[in-house]
Amino acid sequence: MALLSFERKYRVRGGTLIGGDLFDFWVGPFYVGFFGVSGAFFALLGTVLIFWGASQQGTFNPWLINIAPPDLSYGLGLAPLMEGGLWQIITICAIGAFVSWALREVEICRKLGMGYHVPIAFSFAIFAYVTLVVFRPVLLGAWGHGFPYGIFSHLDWVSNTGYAYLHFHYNPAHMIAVTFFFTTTLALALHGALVLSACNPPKGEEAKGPDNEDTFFRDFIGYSIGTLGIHRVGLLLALNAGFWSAVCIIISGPVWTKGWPEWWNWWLELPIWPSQAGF
Ligand code: 07D
Ligand code: 07D
Ligand code: U10
Repeated sequence: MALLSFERKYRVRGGTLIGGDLFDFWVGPFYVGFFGVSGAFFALLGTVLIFWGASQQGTFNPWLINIAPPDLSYGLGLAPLMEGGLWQIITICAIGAFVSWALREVEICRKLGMGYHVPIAFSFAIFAYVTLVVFRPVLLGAWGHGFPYGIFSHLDWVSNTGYAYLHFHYNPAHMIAVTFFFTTTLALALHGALVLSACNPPKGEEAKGPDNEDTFFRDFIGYSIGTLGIHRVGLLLALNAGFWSAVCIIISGPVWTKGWPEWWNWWLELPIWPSQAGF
């Protein structure tokens, strides 16, 4: 069925989580739903507040806009608007918009009778973000530990936070997360390349199918994970990348306060070394 006529056929009512029929309609290509309205509301309000903050800061240069969290002295309290209060409201808008976006995905999955894989995947990104701006600041006792909203300023935060633990590369969960990110790109490159090599032949040649794809990898490395399997492993790798990122930052401070290189002293302290046993 052609894509456009398929869409027309399946643009039917139902599957909403909230609001019944009220927002169960489309605007152009976009499904709206209750969460489209709440998402648009939070995204618009958050964006307007960022622009308003920029006007107070005195720059509309997108690279230099900076909405900073409150000073650490405000702890977990509310701060005046221009001293981090704006960051606090924008954070609420961001979480509202991201969660609405995920729930709008859920409603679309329900309408189409599909699994919830996409919203579950997005929820891992939301989890990483909420870990950075809510869970970790709450555990450390101040909103000031969140990252500032600005293109360059958020890079400064990452660098400063990294060096606060001397050498962030020695954070074991950071290592696991980085490895998952690298493996995800390897898997996507292999998958994209394999599918194109089989299914997109030059003009006049016949397209090949899954048998060719499987056989390529069996000939090559002795094993093929299969055409469904590669999507399972891809999702697993990517979700782990986000998950271990959240772990690596939540343990920096709340669990481990010293430099990360020092964490590895457990190796030298194992009772297997003669020096540990007093020899
Ligand atoms: C390609 C999908 C499209 C999304 C895009 C992002 C905005 C922000 C806001 C002016 C892959 C749209 C950007 C709406 C405009 C204002 C106030 C997704 C794709 C194109 N970062 N980060 C970027 C965000 C964090 C880090 C770029 C967001 C953490 C490093 C972009 C968040 C840490 C580098 C951006 C977030 C961190 C970047 C490209 C939220 C650890 C870079 C992003 C909400 C995760 C790179 C100048 C991209 C860069 C970069 C956005 C959080 C580290 C501006 C929205 C605090 C080291 N980040 N980031 O392609 O060039 O994502 O920076 O959590 O080197 Mg960041
Ligand atoms: C948080 C983004 C969520 C996004 C959402 C959606 C919009 C809408 C609209 C486009 C998690 C936003 C959507 C706004 C846009 C339209 C229309 C994703 C998030 C919800 N590091 N490091 C990581 C590497 C170093 C440090 C993670 C590599 C240094 C700190 C990842 C290297 C020091 C933190 C990672 C390296 C250091 C991290 C980031 C190399 C600095 C974190 C990915 C090769 C001196 C952060 C949860 C991520 C983290 C993080 C990779 C180096 C510090 C594993 C490859 C040594 C402080 N680093 N890092 O988390 O874990 O994505 O955050 O050197 O906080 Mg690191
Ligand atoms: C995959 C795949 C596969 C495919 C695929 C894909 C994965 C099987 C079959 C998909 C992959 C691609 C297309 C490849 C490219 C993608 C990327 C590289 C990822 C990055 C993507 C981007 C950078 C693009 C991002 C673009 C976005 C998110 C669209 C932006 C859209 C909007 C801003 C509108 C959002 C819509 C909403 C919120 C709901 C509806 C709302 C409206 C239409 C707006 C109007 C609002 C209303 C009617 C509601 C009223 C609002 C109110 C009341 C609020 C008012 C508030 C005030 C404050 C005034 O595996 O193979 O192929 O294709």
